[in-house]
Amino acid sequence: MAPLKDNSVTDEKTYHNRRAFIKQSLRLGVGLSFALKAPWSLAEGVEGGDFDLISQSKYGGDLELHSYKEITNYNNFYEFGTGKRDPAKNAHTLKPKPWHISVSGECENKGEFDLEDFIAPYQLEERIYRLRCVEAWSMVIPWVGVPLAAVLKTFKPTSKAKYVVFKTLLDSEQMPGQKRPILDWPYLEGLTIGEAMNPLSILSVGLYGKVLPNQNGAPIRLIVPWKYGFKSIKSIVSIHFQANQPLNTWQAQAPSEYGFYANVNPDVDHPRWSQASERVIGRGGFFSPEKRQTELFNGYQEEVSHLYDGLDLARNF
Ligand SMILES: Nc1nc2c(c(=O)[nH]1)N[C@H]1C(S)=C(S)[C@@H](COP(=O)(O)O)O[C@H]1N2
Ligand SMILES: [Mo]
Repeated sequence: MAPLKDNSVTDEKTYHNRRAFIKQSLRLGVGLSFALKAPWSLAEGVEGGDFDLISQSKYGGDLELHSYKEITNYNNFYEFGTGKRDPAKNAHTLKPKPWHISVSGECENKGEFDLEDFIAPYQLEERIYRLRCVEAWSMVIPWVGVPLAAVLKTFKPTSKAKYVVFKTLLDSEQMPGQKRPILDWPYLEGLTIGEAMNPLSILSVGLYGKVLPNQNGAPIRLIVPWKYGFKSIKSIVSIHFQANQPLNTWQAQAPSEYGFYANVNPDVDHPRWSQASERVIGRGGFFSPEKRQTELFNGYQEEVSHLYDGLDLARNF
């Protein structure tokens, strides 16, 4: 990959032109990287880019982005309150730097790592994914991250590592919502090793070319785009390889409503509401919200359906 440095771009029109150019390059099979420097500044009110070199991936280039303001003001992060606007208001108490991540369990290279060392070896990528919440709404977000598979391979999981378990920080001073017994803290989520190693899964450290705002899960969170949003655990402090399927936080909370897999599936309703369609955040009026048909695996059938061959998706929801 030949890095292409370009710091001169400052307006959205140029950003879209560049995206068209990148798409064409991908069609031609030309790999390229580019510097993201405030490409959204005018329309989104995002000042400056924090990352110097981010490569563009093939994912999501044709999706219509939600604005920085929408993405950072409508959040689920119960550690800072249960209202959608609570995280933006309250997450300033989180201290994302310095940050450590421990890696343990069924792997050869265990340890405790400073986040900067943890992420430094990998090329940052922009991935545009639709986040489909189990509450039947969605938005499209330009994440910055690294493929989870590349990171996990570094730790050399053993043949006994069938699942990967992630935990959020446990600290009720930084996360005051943890003083209330709403969930069984710390928030915990797990994937099968196959799901974790799928090329779509990323660890995200930013969005819109900037470091992750606290309310979006700073400094590092998971993104698994074919699953409901609650699988994408925020503010991760530990990664653990194990042989047995873990009991995830929402599954423990309400096992009849939230399964282990939590794959986006329009044909399997939540016991209390339909999953056939989703409200697109910020589109349409309050009384006539824009809806879209929900897609199986959030539109990633080709990439992930093989992970579930022979599995009854209605029973294994
Ligand atoms: N630690 C933690 N991670 C979490 C949550 C949470 O409450 N706590 N909410 C989840 C849910 S339900 C969703 S929809 C997404 C929302 O991510 P966003 O706020 O960046 O859009 O985060 C997920 N990760
Ligand atoms: Mo969600």
